[in-house]
Amino acid sequence: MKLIIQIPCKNEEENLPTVLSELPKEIPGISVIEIQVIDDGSTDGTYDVAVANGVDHIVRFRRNRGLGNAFKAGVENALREGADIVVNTDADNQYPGKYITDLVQPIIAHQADIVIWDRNPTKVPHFTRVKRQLQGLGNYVVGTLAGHMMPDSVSWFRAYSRESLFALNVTEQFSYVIDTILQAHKKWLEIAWTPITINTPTRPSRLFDNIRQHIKKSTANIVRVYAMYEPLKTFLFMSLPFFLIWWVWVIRYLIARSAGSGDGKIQSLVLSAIVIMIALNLFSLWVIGDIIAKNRFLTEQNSGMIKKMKFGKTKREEENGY
Ligand SMILES: Nc1nc2c(ncn2[C@@H]2O[C@H](COP(=O)(O)OP(=O)(O)O)[C@@H](O)[C@H]2O)c(=O)[nH]1
Ligand SMILES: [Mg+2]
Repeated sequence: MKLIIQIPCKNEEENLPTVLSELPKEIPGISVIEIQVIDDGSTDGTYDVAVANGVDHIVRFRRNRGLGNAFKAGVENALREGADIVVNTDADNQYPGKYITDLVQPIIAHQADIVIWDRNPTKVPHFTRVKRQLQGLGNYVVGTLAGHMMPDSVSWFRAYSRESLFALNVTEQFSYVIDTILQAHKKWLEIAWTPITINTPTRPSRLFDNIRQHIKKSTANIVRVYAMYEPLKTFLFMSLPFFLIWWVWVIRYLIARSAGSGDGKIQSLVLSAIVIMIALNLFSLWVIGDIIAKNRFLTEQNSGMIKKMKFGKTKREEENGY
């Protein structure tokens, strides 16, 4: 079995050598371990450091494309290189490489398609309070959408089986972690968790320049993902208060009219017309959202088949006939 450990990098010349030196050289059940760096438009010596340290594969972008695109390009290259398992880790040495040995075991044993490092995110002492709370909220929303709570659904430090990478699609630049875990649930992929104690950060986060940005990005992501996966709940529930107000105003007008003072309630009638238009608009968004969700399902099925045809079978798959 071939394992490719991929490390997305944005200006990581300082920490990359330590991270590379701590990656496991041998893992039971794995015959080949290769390292892949995704140099996402780094302006420092990341590329040279990767070459000097003998990294096996380097995917390099001239301009910064962001983590989602980097992950996607890295996965494509890893599949092309025949990876049976892809592990995604951090370049700032926050995630001790030694844990990778445990991380891949459930995939080797065919017990899981995806294994996620559980950081116990609401308890990590060196996360800021806001970061802990946002991670907790994100985890709660993802758990609600998936139908059951998970220990750390917003962790992007994961091991993926080749088969799961055919099935999963990255559609979001930033929230692909949330999106992929929900896709995994919808596609009946098995997820396992391994606990991890993370190192103290060697530098401030590159993904969140400040707390305001963190809150803005996280909230927008959660809302977008929620609306995408649950158009019914989102738009139908949003439209309900407007339907209710409409009824109240219409009944109020009808009562006044039957009592002979309907003329004085014309404003209520006008407002009720506006409110019902809002309600109907939200209602139609649900219908459209539901149709789009069905379409996405079909498109994703096709994309999985195309990936299989494009990247072919690995040696192991050919030998075992699956
Ligand atoms: N490809 C790519 N990687 C990035 C980008 N921003 C951060 N990273 C990498 O993503 C990983 C996580 O970033 P980090 O700043 O450690 O975020 P944190 O662990 O959430 O605090 C690191 O390996 C970074 O080098 C980016 O724009 N593109
Ligand atoms: Mg980090």
